[in-house]
Amino acid sequence: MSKVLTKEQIEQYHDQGFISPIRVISEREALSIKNELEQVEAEFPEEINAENRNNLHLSFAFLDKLAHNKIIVDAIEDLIGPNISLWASVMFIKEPSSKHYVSWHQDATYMGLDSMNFPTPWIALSPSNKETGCMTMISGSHKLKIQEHEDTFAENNILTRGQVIQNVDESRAVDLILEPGEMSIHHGAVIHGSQPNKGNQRRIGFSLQSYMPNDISQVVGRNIWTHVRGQKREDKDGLLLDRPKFNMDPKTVAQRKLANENLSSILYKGSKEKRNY
Ligand SMILES: O=C(O)CCC(=O)C(=O)O
Repeated sequence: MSKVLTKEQIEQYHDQGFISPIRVISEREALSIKNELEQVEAEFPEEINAENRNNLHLSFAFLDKLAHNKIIVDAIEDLIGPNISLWASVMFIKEPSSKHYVSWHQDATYMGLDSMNFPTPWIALSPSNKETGCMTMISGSHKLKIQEHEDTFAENNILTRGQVIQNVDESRAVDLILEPGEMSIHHGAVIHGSQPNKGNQRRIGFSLQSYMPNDISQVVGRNIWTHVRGQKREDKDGLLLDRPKFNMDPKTVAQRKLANENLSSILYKGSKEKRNY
């Protein structure tokens, strides 16, 4: 029996490649996390900024707590079973009235894994809608193979390589509108993107990218994972990361640096250019 998701939601994930919205925490709790995020942005600008946005759950205990939130992990268990590890996380922030966007892409393209069958929860910490630049999914596109991506490194494209899939069937586009504290979950191969934030408040989404069962392995780079639930991974080249006991825990801040170097070597493999995220 499933723990959080309904039969219809599980079917939707398999048929369309995403589920949305799912309430994870209250609006008040989301606002309190947003406030704490903005405090640490002011206090530790080297550790968290638009470029240093990967694996923040290793530096900040309140984000680690969100990555282990019972509702999120139960929903993931409903999709992939009881043994769960987290590959990485990304804080996607679009500032008010900014030009930043995310082009059509499939997450699994550059993740260097031997599968593209894994879910990513994206938790809204502020309203995510048409005005602020919510994510848009192409329904059913996770059933396609990985499409050709052109690396553009376009200035306002906040994807690593500014990678773009051309000629997407936009007639199948669905906007994922989320209130603060709600999440969507999307499949590793679903085509998705997002438009600029035209609103007057920040659009903040914490992407837990992605939770995986133990039988998915890294084929490019090293197996570095955060253990979340069930049996622990036992990779030969593996490193299981610790959890921060408090914000800026030196042990996990050092591990984050290592994890981010590994992530960068995976995401930019074979690329002529490289950004700082
Ligand atoms: O935050 C966005 O607009 C895009 C995020 C995204 O592409 C993802 O989480 O896979």
